[in-house]
Amino acid sequence: MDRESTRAGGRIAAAVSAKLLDAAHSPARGTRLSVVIGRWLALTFAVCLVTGFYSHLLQDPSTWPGVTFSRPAWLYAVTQSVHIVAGTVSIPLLLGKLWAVYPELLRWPPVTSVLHGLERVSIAVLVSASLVEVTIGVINTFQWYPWPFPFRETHFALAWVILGSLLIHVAVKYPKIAAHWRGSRAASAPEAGRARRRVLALVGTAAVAAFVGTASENVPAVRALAVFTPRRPGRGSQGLAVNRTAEAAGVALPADAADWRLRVVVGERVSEFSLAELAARPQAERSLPIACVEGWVQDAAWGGVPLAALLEAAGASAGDVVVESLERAGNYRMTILPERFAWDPLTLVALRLGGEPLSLDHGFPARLIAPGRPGVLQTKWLAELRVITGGKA
Ligand code: HEM
Ligand SMILES: Nc1nc2c(c(=O)[nH]1)N[C@H]1C(S)=C(S)[C@@H](COP(=O)(O)O)O[C@H]1N2
Ligand SMILES: [Mo]
Repeated sequence: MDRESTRAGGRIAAAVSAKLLDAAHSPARGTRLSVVIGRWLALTFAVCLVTGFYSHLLQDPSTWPGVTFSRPAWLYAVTQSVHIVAGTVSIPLLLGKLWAVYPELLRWPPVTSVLHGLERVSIAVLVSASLVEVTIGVINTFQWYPWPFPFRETHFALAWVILGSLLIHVAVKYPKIAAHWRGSRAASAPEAGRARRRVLALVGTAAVAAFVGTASENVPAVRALAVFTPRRPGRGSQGLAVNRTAEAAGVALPADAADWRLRVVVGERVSEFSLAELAARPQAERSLPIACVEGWVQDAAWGGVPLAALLEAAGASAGDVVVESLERAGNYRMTILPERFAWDPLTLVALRLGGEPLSLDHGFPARLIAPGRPGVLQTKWLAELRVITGGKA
């Protein structure tokens, strides 16, 4: 292409860009709208990042064992419910923010300097990572995995990408944000102000609807409003929601429950406990929540043997515990219970739920129930507990 036609091409692109910008024009748009929605979005994203990283540390206790807590017992129920609510509220905010700034995509020339180019790349990364993050998050709460990559690892990696590109974005825009906060913004025409308030009211209403439609899931009196969540705590075997049934997990009732043994391995020493032996030991009753990673929470009355007492009977006095299920395959057939959780006096090898023996779907013959843990790590259908050194053993 010669120079003349390049210039002609540039002029055409600029003219098309001007037309498109004209068509996309709205008096509501401007720094003010972007900053106001951006501020709400920064808040919900920050909440998602903090609560999400906490969930990750619980699931990956080897990374940073000191910062996960078994008390208060409802801690994870709160952090993860807040995660799902803040994540869902982010969706209308994100859409509002994109509406506020998308004409920038139509501007010609697209890049005016190296710095400007870098800024645009960081925004492209932020926007695409955010859209994928919230989309897979929501789809995951419906326990639907239509993609070929693992949800948790992808969601976690994207959280870092979001954090990095968000920091760059805020740093680059800092002068505009600070000017807005100092109140030195240009006075806008009354018409523009009205238009902006209409958009903010719409985005705000959608955000409140997203909040109510998810947060109400865990408030029994208003549960009917939880239109955006897939499950209902309270509906399921023994009045407690079931995430994965015994059938789905491929666990069949032991041919004879009398043949079942819970193995407790401490070093070379292996102890075995039958259901009758466990039931004959001193029992404890605990009210502890199932706090599913997908955001539903339900308190339940568990009865069984305190884990610490059982470990002591098997010869242990400290250490992390590997917990294995009768389930043959699946991500949750095994979990590591860090020392702080294993030796918490609230932690049970539960045999009963609401005074009745556990149903098969809730983990018969025995399941783990510990305070402050994601539901997904509350292993059902126990087969073996293995104390590993990692503690003071
Ligand atoms: C900016 C938005 C978000 C960020 C930064 C974020 C971040 C995170 C992080 C870091 C984790 C821990 C992952 C791990 O254990 O490795 C997590 C877990 C999770 N997030 Fe998000 N998240 C966001 C939005 C959402 C949304 C919108 C939903 C759904 C409504 C969602 C649902 C979940 C679920 C269900 C888990 C638990 C995954 C599991 O353990 O199986 N997230 N999130
Ligand atoms: N062995 C095993 N235990 C498991 C699961 C599983 O798939 N396999 N699912 C977990 C999940 S995701 C949750 S939320 C809780 C739910 O317990 P509940 O079905 O008794 O309500 O059990 C957990 N325990
Ligand atoms: Mo779960």
